[in-house]
Amino acid sequence: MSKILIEKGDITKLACDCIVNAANKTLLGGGGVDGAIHRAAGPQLLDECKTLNGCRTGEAKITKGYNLKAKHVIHTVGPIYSGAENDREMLASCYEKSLELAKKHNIKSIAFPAISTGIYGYPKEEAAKIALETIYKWIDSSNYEIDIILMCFDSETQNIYEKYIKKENN
Ligand code: AR6
Repeated sequence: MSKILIEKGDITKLACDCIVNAANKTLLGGGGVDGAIHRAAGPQLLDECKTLNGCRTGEAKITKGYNLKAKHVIHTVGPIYSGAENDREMLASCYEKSLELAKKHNIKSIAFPAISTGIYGYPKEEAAKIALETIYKWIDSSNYEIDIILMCFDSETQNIYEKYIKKENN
């Protein structure tokens, strides 16, 4: 059975099969978790990213993890929050496409940051609900076993996930 785990800390330190990067459309690095992942993985990650021709919002692409403990990085591009209905679809698509890619590469553990909730301004509570709904739906339909870690950088995000995980289980 697939499991969802909530953890607090720095995603770059995790020793799991794959970590997800909340990237931008260029895939050439940036601030936030993207900057941290590139710094920890080393310059070879940028070299591989340069060969990918960027990534559309809501899509995902995979690279190796280089100096990270994680073997792979899945780079996905969340929406810049605007309040439009499309934001929701794009954010859900990031989780879904990342999980599909993980399945395709036989990845057994994957850690997500709270995509779009930093620099891209998505309200944390709304984003957490979308993340969990999408993950639960995917687990139900995918017929694939994987551990999914929701990596929280702050207690606020952690508390929100814990609140909605409990609701889903009741
Ligand atoms: N480990 C886990 N989570 C982290 C870490 C970390 N090391 N660092 C930050 N977070 P953000 P976005 C959390 O801004 O909103 C970049 O410039 C952070 O607290 O990294 O999707 C890209 O290149 C927040 O909860 O990503 C894009 O231009 C979450 O990760 C843009 O930012 C996402 O925050 C993407 O913005």
